[in-house]
Amino acid sequence: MNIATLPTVSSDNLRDAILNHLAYSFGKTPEAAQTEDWRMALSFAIRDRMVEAWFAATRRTYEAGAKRVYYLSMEFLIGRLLEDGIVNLRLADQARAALTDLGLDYDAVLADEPDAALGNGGLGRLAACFLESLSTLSCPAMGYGIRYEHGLFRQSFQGGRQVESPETWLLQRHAWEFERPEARYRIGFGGEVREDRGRSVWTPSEQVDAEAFDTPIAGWQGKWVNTLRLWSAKAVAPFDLDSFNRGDFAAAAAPEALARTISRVLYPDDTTEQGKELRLKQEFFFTAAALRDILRRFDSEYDDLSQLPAKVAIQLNDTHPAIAGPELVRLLHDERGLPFDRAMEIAQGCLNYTNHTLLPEALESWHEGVFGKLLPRHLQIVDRIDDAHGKAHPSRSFSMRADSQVKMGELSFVMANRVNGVSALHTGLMKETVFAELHALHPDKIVNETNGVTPRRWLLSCNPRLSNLVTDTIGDGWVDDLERLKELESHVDDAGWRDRFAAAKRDNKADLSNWLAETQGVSVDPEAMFDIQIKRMHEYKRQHLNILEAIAHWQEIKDDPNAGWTPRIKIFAGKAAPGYFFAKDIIRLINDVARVVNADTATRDKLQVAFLPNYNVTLAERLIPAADLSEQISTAGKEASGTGNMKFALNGAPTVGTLDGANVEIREHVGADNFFLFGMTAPEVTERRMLDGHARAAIEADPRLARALDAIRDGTFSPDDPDRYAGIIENLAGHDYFLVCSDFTDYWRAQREVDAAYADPARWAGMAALNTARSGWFSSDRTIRGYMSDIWGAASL
Ligand code: GL2
Repeated sequence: MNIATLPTVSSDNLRDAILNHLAYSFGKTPEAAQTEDWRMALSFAIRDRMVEAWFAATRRTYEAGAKRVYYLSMEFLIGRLLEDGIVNLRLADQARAALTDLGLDYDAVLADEPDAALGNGGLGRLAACFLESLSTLSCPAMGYGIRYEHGLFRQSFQGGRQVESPETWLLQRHAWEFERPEARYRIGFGGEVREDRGRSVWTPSEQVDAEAFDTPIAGWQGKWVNTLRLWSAKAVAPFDLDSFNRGDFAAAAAPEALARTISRVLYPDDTTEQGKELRLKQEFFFTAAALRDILRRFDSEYDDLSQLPAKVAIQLNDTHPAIAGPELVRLLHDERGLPFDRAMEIAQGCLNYTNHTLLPEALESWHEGVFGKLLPRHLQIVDRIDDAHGKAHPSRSFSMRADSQVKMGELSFVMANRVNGVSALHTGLMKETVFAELHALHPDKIVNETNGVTPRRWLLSCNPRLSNLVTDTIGDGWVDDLERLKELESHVDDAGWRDRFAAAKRDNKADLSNWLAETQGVSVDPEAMFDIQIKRMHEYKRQHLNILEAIAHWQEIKDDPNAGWTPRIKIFAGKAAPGYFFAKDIIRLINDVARVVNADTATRDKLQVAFLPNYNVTLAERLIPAADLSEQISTAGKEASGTGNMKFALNGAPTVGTLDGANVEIREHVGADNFFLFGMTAPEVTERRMLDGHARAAIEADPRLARALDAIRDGTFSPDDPDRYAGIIENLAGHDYFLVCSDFTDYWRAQREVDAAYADPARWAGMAALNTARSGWFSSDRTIRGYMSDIWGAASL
């Protein structure tokens, strides 16, 4: 039975269900209930309505003997889940009415839910969008990851500097998960390998248990529900009784503390390698548990392991679960007794690998000392895989084991049936650069699957005004068939319709202005252009290019305050990895510039700057619907895809951007006239970098750039500490690896084009509306269909 055959839910039904849960699940009367109790009761009432479809989906998958997809990811940046559930079950009106009936503020109850930040950025959010699309497409699938006790750190500012504190999402009650004490696997580390009658036997020296927590993920209309299964590390034995009885309580608790460490924190790095032993432990921990779970499920249905590739598709989200290759071979060969070559062949038939970055510092590799100490048997297996691959391709001297390292990208590539990049440009560069050698050996392995975003969260739910207009205009078929947004195009020339489009944006901006004033102490004119750059802080993403342009612009406004400038507010948000000091300096610089520029009475009605703290999914949902301009200004060749860029375009914010990642495809879809292009292309970047003194030459050629840099250098923004940004200046005027100076002049030009376009409201509304109308291709439903047919061979049920 799916949800379509369940009785319809009225607001009265829902109110009764909420009151029931309040009493019987939480033991509270309405008088005593706090917001959190109401939030939990509502969540349970919604969750109840997913369970039937969840069971039905499982039953249907078994009945059909269908192939299952397993998405292994270190990160699932799910954010809040309650509104997602309500919207997907189409219960928004009933839920609002039920809460209003109970005398509650619906929005406040929804806002009580902690934002589950179990990911860093794009890679983790992509995984979350994919889960929702897999359910929407009724593809039998399961996500596997880690149930981190602490997600990504909380960011605040002190004197403009980033300060990190632990994130504690589990301190409040979490409504969505079902603990599965029975789904528990013992995972070993370390120890030794010995040969026993021709078989390798690994005896680990340390063990923990992986315990499952399941979260149901409902697709659009709640017709299909898949599972996100997150592993939590538990001690094999709760505590050491001998130590306890001796009165040594710390020693007694040690096994538990050690186990908990593994699933305690999410590594706060984005696209940078984190070469810590604990990280490798985390990777093996969740991957090994997932594989055991997958085999257990397979065994319950089939008894012939050669069927595995026909029934199981495993996607490795980046190299973080790359150990799946050797571990699956170990399970099949050492534990199930298949010949090594056969085990390898079967594993290769199941595994696929997505590469998400070409940044050299992000390509994982482990020193064989660390790797072998933690996973001695796996090191042997990697060597054997490498050997077998070498023998099969004797013409090349390729090895995944150079310089005493285990190279996880190469290992993943060799063990995968398909390898994919995440945008057309990125996939092309993968073939030419990092995987050139392997691509020559396996020319059919690499495929492209350009990223996408779920329209349920990133339009329907976060932007009700625009989605209502869209539905009024073309009906609601767009929600799970986003290409239908094209039908809006014929309305864009209708001035009345365009005004409605512009009004939705204006109202969203007014809401954001109010929120900024109430919660951030920032007061902005909602008529000004909202120019937004929100993403992780990284030199390649070039937030410093944006702030340099802001400084230059401010200086030019000061020179002639009455020259008819287009008013703008530049909004930034994003976290820097705690150890990435340069990125933290950029945050501080932006905050310093904001303080000075916003205090300038001569210019502040023309230009303001704001850096909002603690960027997360919830803040993105608030900012994107109110954006006029989307900043996607990375150095060409560095941003594998981007997904924020898609969310902005979908919500009617044209891009100012480089030909990087998915920007290229966004521009193709929305049309060159509706995209503000600037900057060098990827080949030009490579060429320019080889030019001696490129930064100096760029600064000499552009007095605006020189003057902006001078203002930073002379302490205009840090009068108490003029040398504060010497490091940034030295970097930019020196080797400037990310070519901020070389792209500055063209960025400046593009921004003035933006100003001119924005000054013509009808033209701007047309551009914005065409961005929405032509963004249908960027749905993660389209992406998942691509994975299903090109990579997994999986079908919708
Ligand atoms: C990333 C890329 O940097 C980003 O461009 C891409 O959109 C996402 C999803 O494919 O993956 N790679 C990566 O390591 N992180 C990303 O966000 N963290």
